[in-house]
Amino acid sequence: LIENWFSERYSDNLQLSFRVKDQLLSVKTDYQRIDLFDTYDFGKLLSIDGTVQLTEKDEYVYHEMITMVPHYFNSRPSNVLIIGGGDGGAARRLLDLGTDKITNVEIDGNVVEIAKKYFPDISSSFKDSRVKLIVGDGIKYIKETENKFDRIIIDSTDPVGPAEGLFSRDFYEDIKAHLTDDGIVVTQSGSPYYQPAALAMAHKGMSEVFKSVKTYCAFIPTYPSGLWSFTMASSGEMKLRDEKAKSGKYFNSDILTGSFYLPEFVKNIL
Ligand code: AG3
Repeated sequence: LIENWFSERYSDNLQLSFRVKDQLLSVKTDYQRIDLFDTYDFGKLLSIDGTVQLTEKDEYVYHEMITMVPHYFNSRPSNVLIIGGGDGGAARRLLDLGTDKITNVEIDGNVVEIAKKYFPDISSSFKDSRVKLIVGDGIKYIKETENKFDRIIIDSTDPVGPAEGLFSRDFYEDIKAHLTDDGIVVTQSGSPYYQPAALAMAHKGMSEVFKSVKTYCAFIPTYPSGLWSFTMASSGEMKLRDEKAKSGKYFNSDILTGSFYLPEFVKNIL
């Protein structure tokens, strides 16, 4: 019955299953287990430690939302740091927005190699000279770098295993020290429905460090519950610039403001 299905488990009693044509890869790296499936409904699907990271079919929602929403606040960003994001999907959207310089620090070089081989469009950003890829630990990088960034995008896995430190107050302190004056940090902050602790951790951790913090949500069909949160923060105010927002496939000028209107149960987590 369960043959040829990949399932991500959400709780002891619920999982989402994708019928697969083929399993293309399964590797255990120094950091995590990476699996790649060819699914019927979502095309190629990359999973890390049993959790869906991206699919060909719906990656645009996550990657547009983590890059385009913060893009339109405060001064126009030109120098952006991505922590995680080894598939290249966030960098690709930043290039579309005309970002001058992108530094992408991914801890697991295997993710990059797999993305280059199996997701050539998504990872095409790594061929662009504006993107500098560093395979290394983002937590260490941010402590040691002398650079400051207009945006820091934390494109991490869930806060278990290698990504746990990316949801901590200490890490946010280091981030703050490497943002320009009106710079903005954004992180994926989990499923408000299935992972309220992840959202609470990100929001509380950022609130202790930054003056303003805002959470917004998007519909991502292949992530737990479909409702996904992102949380962004800055040392000063975060104000929309007077600039017409480009549309993506999910993002548009209505979503830019509307994604901040949160359901009551989500507000209660913050
Ligand atoms: N990184 C965030 C994925 C978190 C998904 N969690 C889950 N399925 N339980 C996405 C990587 C895309 N660049």
